Amino acid sequence: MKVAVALLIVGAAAAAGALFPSASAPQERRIKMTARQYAFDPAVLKVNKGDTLRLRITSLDVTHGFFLEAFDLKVAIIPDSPYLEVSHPSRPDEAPKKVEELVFVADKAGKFRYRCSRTCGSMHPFMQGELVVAPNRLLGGGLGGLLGLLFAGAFLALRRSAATP
Ligand SMILES: [Cu+2]
Repeated sequence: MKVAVALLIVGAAAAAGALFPSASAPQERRIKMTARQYAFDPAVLKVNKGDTLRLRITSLDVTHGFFLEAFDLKVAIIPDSPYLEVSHPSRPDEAPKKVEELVFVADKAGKFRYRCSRTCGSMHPFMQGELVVAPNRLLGGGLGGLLGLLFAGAFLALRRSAATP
């Protein structure tokens, strides 16, 4: 009986270990976004803290902006241009950088609004979206899964020993 429990525990630990890498190790997120009058699509981006975001944003109509104040990012999205023009509001003297994708690390958890920063029409002020950065639950999630598996294993072992005459 003790051997069976020990085997279950080892098995559970191995299974939990296998869950670790996929659970929430920082990931690279390639995201295609469109901007049009008067919406971003997707309007909500959900990532985990530590993830690297690689955003390709294209405009479907006129020039729009992508202003993510919390990350000091302001981007011009120009129709028919393969480039985004990225600038940092905290460094107004720097010339905008032309890039194919906007790359940054979601290094803080929380909800951060992004909005259009180029007047693009009558409903321009309503053109916004939200970046949701979940805290990294690498430790909590991994331990939770491990404990759950251990309890499940112990429960099964007890049930089996109870059924044995
Ligand atoms: Cu706009």
